[in-house]
Amino acid sequence: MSRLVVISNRVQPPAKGAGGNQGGLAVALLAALRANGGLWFGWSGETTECFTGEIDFQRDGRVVTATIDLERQDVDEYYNGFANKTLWPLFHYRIDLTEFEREFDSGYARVNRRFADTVVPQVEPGDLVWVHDYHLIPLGQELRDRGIANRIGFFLHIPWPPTGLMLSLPSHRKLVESLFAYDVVGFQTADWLDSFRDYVLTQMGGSEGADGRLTAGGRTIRAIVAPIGIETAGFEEAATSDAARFARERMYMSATGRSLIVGVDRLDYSKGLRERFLGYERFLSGNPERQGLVYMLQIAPPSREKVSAYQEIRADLDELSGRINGEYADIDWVPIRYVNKGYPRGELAGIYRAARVALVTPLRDGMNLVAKEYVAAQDPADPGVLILSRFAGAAAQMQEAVLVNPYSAEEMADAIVTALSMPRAERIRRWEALIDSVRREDVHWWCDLFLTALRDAAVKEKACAP
Ligand code: ADQ
Repeated sequence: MSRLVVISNRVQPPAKGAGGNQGGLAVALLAALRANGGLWFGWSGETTECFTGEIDFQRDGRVVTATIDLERQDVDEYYNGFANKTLWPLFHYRIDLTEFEREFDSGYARVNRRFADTVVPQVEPGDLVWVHDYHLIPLGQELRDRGIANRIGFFLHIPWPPTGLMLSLPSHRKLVESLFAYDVVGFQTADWLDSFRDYVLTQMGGSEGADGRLTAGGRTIRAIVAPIGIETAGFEEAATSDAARFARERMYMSATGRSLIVGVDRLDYSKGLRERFLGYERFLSGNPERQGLVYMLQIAPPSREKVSAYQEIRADLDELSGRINGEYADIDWVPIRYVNKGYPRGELAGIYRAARVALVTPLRDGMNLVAKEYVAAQDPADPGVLILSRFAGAAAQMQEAVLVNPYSAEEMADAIVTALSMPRAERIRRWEALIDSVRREDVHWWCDLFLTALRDAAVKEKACAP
């Protein structure tokens, strides 16, 4: 079996001992790395005065993690700049928030070159190389330019935007051309792949062959759909752990018989938190008889705090939750509990299990793992109801959820009423269909699907010696 080299912006070191608090992606990648032996390379999250390219290696059995520090300017231009002020908003259809700066472009290119320069000596012939996400789109081309002839795959965790939006990126052509250095390019859903294909066919004079093959500029890649899953077995187990039971009891005690509606998201404008609060407010105003019988818990740990759009959304949500609570709260009831911190996996699973309803209503999302975690955490005999945005990639696999348009406060309010009044038999029927796909298409299935496509790719004559 080939050794695996994973390259992503950040690296998750193997957990110390049992019961680590890793996300599903880390669990799956580490499992694949352990199975074949491998290296996981990325940024340490630390900054240094001057870039040295010095690698910090950590070995854990057959897995080696390797991290480098970046200069402050790199972090500003590559991470906070091109990745999170340009690509993230644009790829989530938020052109109003997208910033175009030439320094961001050059910082992004520089860090991708730095990644390539540092990792190339670590890559051995026969290794499978798997690059992750929008931070590193040009990395495959940089590796080819340095003579790497291995099979290289790329997986995009976020949506691919429609061609009309993509064209607003000044460097769109160069960015997309660089994807043709890979052997396999993976997307979360058929919708994102369709948008990518449309760009290739209409803007690059490309052509389409069998089995997802796309050719442009004399180079061929295989573009596939590989929806990411969660570590379902581990999450189901976490939902019945002591930590989960304890969290659930805390929730029940503080709920005093009220139904809990939960939301769990990174504090990000793509997650539709403002629209969710407004939908909930519409539910409260339209259903006075239900006021006092439900409450919403929104957990939203801050992220990317150096980017001003994230500071603004935080201030906006503080204000909005305060206004709704000010308007509807009573002496013994607060309609929204809004918490800005993260919770360990066991506690989170307990909170999901205590919730009668989950609101997972992003305005746009590559996949959304919270929807799958909520389903995995439910009590099979008395499951809660998932309200899911039609614009989350997860909706393609989770049609038995109550699907909503998150831009419509009325539709959201109606969906909350539907969920709260849903008979147990229907809740069980929907949940059984949902858990079936969450179990079948878990994160290990996703990993295998991608790596099988990559292994099957014919070795291409792409490498050009430096
Ligand atoms: P994210 O945008 O980060 O990921 P998501 O898929 O929702 O979004 O995953 C968030 C993860 O963070 C979940 O595992 C969740 O449990 C965890 N989390 C959120 N709030 C938490 C809290 N308060 N405490 C503890 N954990 C918390 C990107 C894309 C997604 C895609 C993933 C994976 O934007 O669309 O699903 O990558 O490909």
